[in-house]
Amino acid sequence: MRSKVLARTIPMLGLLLMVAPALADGGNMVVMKNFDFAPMAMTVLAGTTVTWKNLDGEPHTVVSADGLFRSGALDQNDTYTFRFSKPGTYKYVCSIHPKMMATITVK
Ligand SMILES: [Cu+2]
Repeated sequence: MRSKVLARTIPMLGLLLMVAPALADGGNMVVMKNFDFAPMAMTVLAGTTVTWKNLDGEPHTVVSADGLFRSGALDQNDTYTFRFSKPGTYKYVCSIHPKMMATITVK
């Protein structure tokens, strides 16, 4: 009886251990891919650090409309991080391709 429960529980624990770090890594990440930010809109809690990663072969930047944050040119697989300390709506673009627009909402 007990061994049956264990046999079910152990694989589930293994799955949780695999999923948890993936969430921690992917939860606050925006990728630049095919000349778009993905996701284009993301909501995070104040105090969250957001990571942007450029997956394109072309350089991109992350530049907020209000000047709060500004990355340098990110080459392929480069990342940029910014910690959002105050609630608000933060619009940003890629300064090289201004049609790339996205928003971070901080609650
Ligand atoms: Cu760009």
